[in-house]
Amino acid sequence: MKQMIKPWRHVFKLDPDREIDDQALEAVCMSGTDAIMIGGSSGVTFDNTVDLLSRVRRYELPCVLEVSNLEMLVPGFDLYMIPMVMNTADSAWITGQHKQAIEEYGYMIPWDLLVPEGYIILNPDSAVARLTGAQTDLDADGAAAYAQVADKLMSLPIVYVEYSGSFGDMETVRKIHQSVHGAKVFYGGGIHDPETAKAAAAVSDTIVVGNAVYEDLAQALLTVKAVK
Ligand code: 1GP
Repeated sequence: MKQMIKPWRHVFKLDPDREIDDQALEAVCMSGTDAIMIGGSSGVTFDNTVDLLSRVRRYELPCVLEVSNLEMLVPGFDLYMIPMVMNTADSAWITGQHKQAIEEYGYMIPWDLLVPEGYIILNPDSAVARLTGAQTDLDADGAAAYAQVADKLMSLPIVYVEYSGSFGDMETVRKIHQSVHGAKVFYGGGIHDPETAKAAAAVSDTIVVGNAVYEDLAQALLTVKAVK
C-alpha cells in the first residue's frame, strides 16, 4: 500500500455532499493529479459516497476514501484513509470510533487497504476542528511534537496537516516535515492557485486540494502542473 502513496504529489479531495457536474469531474480526474480522495466532515452518507465513487470510477486514477463516519463505509475503494486526531482530548477521534467500527464491521474490514493518518488540525474555524474538539492553539514546536508522536511513537505512515478552509503557516508545516522520518506529510487547506500549491508542496510530500475545485475550478486545475 505504501507504494501507492509514496509517489503522490497532488491529490484532489472531493466532498460527496457538494455538487460537481460531469464536465468538472472529468476535468479534475483527467488533470494529471495522482489520486482522488473522497471525504467530508458533514452530510456524507452511504448513498452520496457510492454515487461519487461510481462517477470517479469512469477514470483510471486511484480513488480513496477518507473515513470520517461509519455511514460512509462503502466497499470498492482502492484505499481507506483512517484519520486519528493527534491534537484532541476527545478519545472518540483517536481510537473510540475506530474501536466501534471494528466491533461492528471487523469481519469485513479489508485490513490491507487501510492507511491510518495522524491528523493534526490547525484551523480553529474549520468544521473538522469544531467536530473533533481539536486543540489548535499550537506553536510550530507543539505541532511538530504531535507529528513525532504519530511518526515515531505510533509509526503511522501519514501525518496529515489539516488547515481545511484556510492557507496555513508554512513554517509550521516545514517544521513538521523536518521532524518526521518515516511518515509522509500530507498538507491540506486553502490551496487555491499555483502559488499556494508550490508553497505548500515545498514543505510537504503531498498536497491536497479541496474547496478550490468548487470555488474556482480553473485555478484548482493549475495546481496540478504547479507541483508535478
Ligand atoms: C480538507 O485538507 C483538505 O480536508 C483540503 O482543504 O478544502 O481548504 O482545500 P481545502
